[in-house]
Amino acid sequence: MKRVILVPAALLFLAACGNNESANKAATTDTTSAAPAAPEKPGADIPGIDSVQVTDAIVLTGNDDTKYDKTLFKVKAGKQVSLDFKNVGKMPATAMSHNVVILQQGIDVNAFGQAAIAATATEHIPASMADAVIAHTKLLGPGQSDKITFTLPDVGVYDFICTFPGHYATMKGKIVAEP
Ligand SMILES: [Cu+2]
Repeated sequence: MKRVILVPAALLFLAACGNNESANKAATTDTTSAAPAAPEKPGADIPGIDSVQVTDAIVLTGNDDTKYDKTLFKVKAGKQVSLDFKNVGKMPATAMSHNVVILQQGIDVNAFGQAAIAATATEHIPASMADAVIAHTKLLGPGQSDKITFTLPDVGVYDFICTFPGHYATMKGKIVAEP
């Protein structure tokens, strides 16, 4: 019986010590450094980010106006997410196809979009920049849809674009991966 009582008492003591130490550290950090070590709210500077709910099931469309219906999503980093994408347009595939290409953090969207133009044999996914791609849908003609799953590895902001030639200027958005 004594042992059963002693163990929780010891744990409580340790926990109390730990709390005091971290509180002291936090106080020290506040007075000596103005810059936070890591952002707790990635994408905090993106307009409208606070009204976007975290999801694990993205539903997105592209249309004949060369637009996505949504351009901002919020997910959990490290958690699998599904993306259901449909081309809701009516124009012929040769003139107006769409895809969704999710890029690694730090990739130059314009450089990738330019490289993708010539990649006609691979549905405008440039093989030379395969490492820049986290996931992508098929290239879809009118009425077609594709569903993929992906996981954003790290906390931060990821760009997605349509790589059909000329589309990335207006068909682009961001996925914010929260802790
Ligand atoms: Cu497109």
